[in-house]
Amino acid sequence: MIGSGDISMKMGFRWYGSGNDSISLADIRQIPGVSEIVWALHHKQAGEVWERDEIRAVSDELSRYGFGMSVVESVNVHDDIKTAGADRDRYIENYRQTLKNLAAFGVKVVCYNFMPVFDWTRTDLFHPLPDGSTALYYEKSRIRQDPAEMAEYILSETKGFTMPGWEPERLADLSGLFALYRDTDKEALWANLKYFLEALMPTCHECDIKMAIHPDDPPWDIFGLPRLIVDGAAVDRLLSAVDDPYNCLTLCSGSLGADPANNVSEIVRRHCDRIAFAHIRNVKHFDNGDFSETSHRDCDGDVGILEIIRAYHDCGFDGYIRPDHGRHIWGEKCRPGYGLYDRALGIMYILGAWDMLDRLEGRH
Ligand code: DNO
Repeated sequence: MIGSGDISMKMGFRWYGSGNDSISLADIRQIPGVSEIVWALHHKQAGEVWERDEIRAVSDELSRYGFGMSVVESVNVHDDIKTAGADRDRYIENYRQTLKNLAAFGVKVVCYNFMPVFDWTRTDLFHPLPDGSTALYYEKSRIRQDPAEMAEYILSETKGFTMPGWEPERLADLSGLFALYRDTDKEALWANLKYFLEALMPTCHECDIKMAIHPDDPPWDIFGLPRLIVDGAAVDRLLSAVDDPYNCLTLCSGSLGADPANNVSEIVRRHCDRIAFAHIRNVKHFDNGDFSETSHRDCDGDVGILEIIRAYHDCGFDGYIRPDHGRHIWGEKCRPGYGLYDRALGIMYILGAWDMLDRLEGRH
């Protein structure tokens, strides 16, 4: 737990698992303040039950380093659930079983998304920045082109790792995936999300697990696909549609913050009690609609990182938090956005701001 005051957020670090990440748990243990590993069973396809033996193996590994496993990112949602396909109830039942299995190992928060076809989308995974580092980048004009071309580019740049949301098996039949969503417009997608959450809530109460939806990234429709969690109004709608303390947010400052019209700190203040998991990331906007990811430092981007941290602190946020994507620095060879060095710098920035706010309030 961070800070010696009575209000403490819990700092996590996303890790993809042994043999599936360039970073080791021993490395992560050397970053100050990290108590949780944000994890997943990355070999599982959406819709499959996560079995207890598989979860136990991760639990054993993490506990050897003293890490908690309270947050899963993500348990992915099957396309039949998103499109109200014939097998949705069966897949929801599988999801419930996964929640029960996770609860047996102390999991408290499940992050997921409800984006059609693609998870997060960027057009350049290693875009050069003026300081000589590289970062994820979104070039608006390239999104009008063929989605297959973009998917092919992204898959060729993953440095040998499989990225969540970009599973080659799934994307092999891209036109089939697009066809699945042909009859699912935005309102239908909202209805399917509500159906899914309402079905899960009793299990969430029983298991004490919060469902924490990740906003759409970027927060606007792409390739003609509808996207739901794109702004403050959508967040209000989601939380009131299923007004339950277990229906929560993964509030990602970089996803929502990619749209300059979104004020993330205001959303934090409005809904802090429903934010189970915070992603802290900075983004720089360009006039033509492009955006670049940057360091976590406030003045390097436009999302207002310090105001966001202040909002969490003012609201007494005691949920889970993690630095989100970092740049690729010092020649590190790593998953796009998920290196060790820049995310560790991000943690130190967040903790520096948090500790100072604690100090100013006389907490320590
Ligand atoms: C990207 C991540 C997303 C996120 C999922 C949650 O780096 O923020 O892939 O994990 O959307 O389901």
